[in-house]
Amino acid sequence: MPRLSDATLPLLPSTVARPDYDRTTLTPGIVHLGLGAFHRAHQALYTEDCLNAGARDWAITAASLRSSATRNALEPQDNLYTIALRDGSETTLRVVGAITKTLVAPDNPAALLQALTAPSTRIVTLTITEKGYCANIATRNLNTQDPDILHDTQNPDSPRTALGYLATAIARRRAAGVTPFTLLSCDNLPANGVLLHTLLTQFAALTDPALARHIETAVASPACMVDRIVPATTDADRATVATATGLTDAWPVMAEPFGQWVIEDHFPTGRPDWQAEYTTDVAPFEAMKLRLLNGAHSTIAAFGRITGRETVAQVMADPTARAFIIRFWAEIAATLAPSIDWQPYIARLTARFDNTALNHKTAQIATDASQKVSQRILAPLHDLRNAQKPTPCTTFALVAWLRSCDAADEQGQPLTLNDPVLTAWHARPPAGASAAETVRAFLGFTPVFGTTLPHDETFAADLTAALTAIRTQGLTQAIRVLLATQG
Ligand code: CS2
Repeated sequence: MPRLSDATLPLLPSTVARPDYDRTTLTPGIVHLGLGAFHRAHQALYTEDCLNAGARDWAITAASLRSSATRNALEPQDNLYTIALRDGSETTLRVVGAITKTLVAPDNPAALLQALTAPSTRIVTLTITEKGYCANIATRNLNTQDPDILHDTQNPDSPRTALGYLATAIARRRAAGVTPFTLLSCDNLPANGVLLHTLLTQFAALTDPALARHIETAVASPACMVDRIVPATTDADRATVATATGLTDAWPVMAEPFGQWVIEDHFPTGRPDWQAEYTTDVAPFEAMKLRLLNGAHSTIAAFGRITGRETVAQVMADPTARAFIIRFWAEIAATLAPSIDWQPYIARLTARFDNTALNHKTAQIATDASQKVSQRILAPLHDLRNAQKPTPCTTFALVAWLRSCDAADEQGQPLTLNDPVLTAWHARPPAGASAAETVRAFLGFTPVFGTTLPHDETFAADLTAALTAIRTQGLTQAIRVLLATQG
């Protein structure tokens, strides 16, 4: 079977959408850091729509900061890829041409720095995951002890982190009299624009205070909320796409049809006419999405790990887990801005989580959980506590995460942690630690829990009781008892 490429595009069946423009006429305007499936199913797709509508100077140069796998898959196919939007038995296929160049930072740091420094680059978007920001999640400050950050302060021409690349590129642009690019963090972090801006300024200040001041005053970093569920691609997906398109694609992307992008409209260097929602205040949208969608996702992921359920839809099909999630949403919704119409949002969310065609693995969402719980579960927990509202479900969701970090699931199968920050934490509770010891140890993990919660003895006792219940009665029974006592 032929491989997807510019030359083989005409072989696609007419049902498969493809670039409606001449790719040779494009010029790059965006550099993207973090060439994962999410970027390809979200920002790249929004940009593709702009190119189809006639824009020519917003093609994307996309870089991986670590692995060469995606570049190796895409480059031989002219960086084209297929996206399959799936819902139930419906699949819509589309080939995307918006990414015209792929780079792997560690292979050639100079090439990425060159792309970032090019005057044509007016926007840098990022999907580098929570841990890619090298921050203390609780305080939102740079982790100056991070080995990669320390490396980058010494090696500005061959950095490892996104912050290192951005700082060097901004310094070079400044020296060359080129306007700085606009930064657009597309990661699931609250106030992601301000966060990125702060961390980058702090990073620059470590070696070059003048550069830090320049970043502070001259670099725009609007916030945005991104949403689309993008499960990791499997070999079965590759085979399905090949059968449907008649072309092999080494790395197609699977996603749900739903997509949302809410952007703070502050782009001094211009932007494509993305068909997004533009606003001056992203915060209410972001809180809704991070707490209702991602908060539930992380809880479902923990439930999946504990009970051995592999996908989000499988967890949602369990009536007890489902009842819990519905109750959890109602509890969390009390923390959202009154302007947020959360009832229709969760109705749609339920349908999205029930989409069995997605096969969205709980293990995928459980990855890096320690970097996620703070903004997804602890933030609403703090808000509820400050408002003196009860927190039974939010507290239970947090404890489900603790239980999911135990050595084995409820079937006795070993649980592997895919969470390098947690794994590297020296004070992790040992296997077999009692519920009280486990809770005490986790509360001491200040990068996640901060410094106030750990001193609240009642809170520690609540966590210990819930963890004991899950461990001794099993998750389902513990949820039943919780829901029954809450009425
Ligand atoms: C998920 C997100 O893996 C995860 O942590 O919660 O990737 C989620 O699917 C997206 O944020 C949906 O927009």
